[in-house]
Amino acid sequence: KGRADVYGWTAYQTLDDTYNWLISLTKLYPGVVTLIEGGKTYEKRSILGIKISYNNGQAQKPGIFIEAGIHAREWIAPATTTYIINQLLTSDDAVLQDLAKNYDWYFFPHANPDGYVYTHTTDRLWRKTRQPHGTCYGADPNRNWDFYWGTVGISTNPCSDTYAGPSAFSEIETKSLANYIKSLEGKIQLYVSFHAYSQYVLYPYGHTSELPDNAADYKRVFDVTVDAIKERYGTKYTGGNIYDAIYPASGASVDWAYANVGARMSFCLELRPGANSLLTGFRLPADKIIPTGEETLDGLVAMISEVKEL
Ligand code: ING
Ligand code: ZN
Repeated sequence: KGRADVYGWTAYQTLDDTYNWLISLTKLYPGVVTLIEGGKTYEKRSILGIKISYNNGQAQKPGIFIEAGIHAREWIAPATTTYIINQLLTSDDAVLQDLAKNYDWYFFPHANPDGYVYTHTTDRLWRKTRQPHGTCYGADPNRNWDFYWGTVGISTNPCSDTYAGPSAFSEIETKSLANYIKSLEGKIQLYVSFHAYSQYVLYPYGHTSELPDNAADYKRVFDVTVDAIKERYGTKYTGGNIYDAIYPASGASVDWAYANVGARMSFCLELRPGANSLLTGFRLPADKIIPTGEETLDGLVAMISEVKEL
């Protein structure tokens, strides 16, 4: 049996198992799934992603870019991402099959591989990268992108969990992923970043309470996404623009993607559990991976359909 037969969503997977699974997909779906190396990490690991693109004669398809795991401890984010990949490739649902075929999909389940490995070996609640800065380790990779970098909602203390780094793109992980994303400039219709937790749908900006030009469109897409997520299991999401709905935060990937590479719309989903689930928080039990995957995919499908209508 190949990896694809043993890999699953009833337990959280290691980085190696997910990477091997991604590689196995390129063999199971030749000409459809291709491997992407979005650069290296500080500890010399690959930042592996895949592109799913069916050759159906469509010249230029709109791109959907999914980034997850930028924060190491938010394990449900990569797990949900691989769940969605699997559904797109294997589901008999006609809606999903159409979505798989009509878009170019880019998935990076682990934007912060060094951090993820560290949460398995040493500290389950590690958030940042692993590059040393003085006597402490790591910068917050969701405060490190070159858009209003270092202005609000960050720390200048290298020991802090929201340390923005000594400069924009000081972390090789954000720098190289950004370079890859830049190569897709003008092709991305929707950029989605998965985080946990608190059940929020968030959109730009994080550095200011000023809303983007297409704020009315963002609100519409936000509304249909929240409704779609709730449909299956009653899971309640809230949210809005990052600055007002959660807190000021500058140098985030979603803002950078929206402002710098022409992503038509850019969202962050803070997945399960809810904000008040202090009991589990980042340690969402593994039996919640599948329900989270299902409802998040429902939300994503609604989001994509609505963005298309705009
Ligand atoms: N929350 C996000 C964080 O980076 C966020 C919230 C999302 C900020 C998008 C900026 C942009 O702090 C978690 N839980 O990481
Ligand atoms: Zn996060």
